[in-house]
Amino acid sequence: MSQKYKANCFSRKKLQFFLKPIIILSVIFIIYQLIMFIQLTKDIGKDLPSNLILGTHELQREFYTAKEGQFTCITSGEKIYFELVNDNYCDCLDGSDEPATNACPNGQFFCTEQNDHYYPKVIPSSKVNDGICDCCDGSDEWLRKVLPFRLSDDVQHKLNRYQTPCSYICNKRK
Ligand SMILES: [Ca+2]
Ligand SMILES: [Ca+2]
Repeated sequence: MSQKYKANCFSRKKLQFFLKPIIILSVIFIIYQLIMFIQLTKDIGKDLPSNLILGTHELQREFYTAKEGQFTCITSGEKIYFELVNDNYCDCLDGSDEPATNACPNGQFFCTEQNDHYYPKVIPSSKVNDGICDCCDGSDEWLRKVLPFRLSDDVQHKLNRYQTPCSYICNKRK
């Protein structure tokens, strides 16, 4: 067996040794992403009264009823299938088809509790399900996603920023 052949075999084995874990990790990552996506689409609107579309203001709710199976984007005016509302993909230029998700970069989320004096009533949709409680009723964290790192309760209290799981703190002074 030539020296060159041996060297070739060795480098091939070495390559396989490094490639195998990368391929396995990639497959695991893709499966994990798929599971998270399915979970996300399943959980949208869970536990909500059927007349309430999460993230909408009460004055906007009339827009969120299907008219001939369609939804009209509130300010940009495109017509899309009603099934595309809150499907976690941004279809409207104005972001109005995704009131409950963070899919649209220009979207807004209206907290369910609108009578609080100290906390925001509307937040940018980028803060939906980011693991930080922005609405006093925790309605922006409906996925109840827990971040891998967690500050102690004392630190959260000092910073006046709370991580999921959110408590109901409406009308409690900051
Ligand atoms: Ca959509
Ligand atoms: Ca949040």
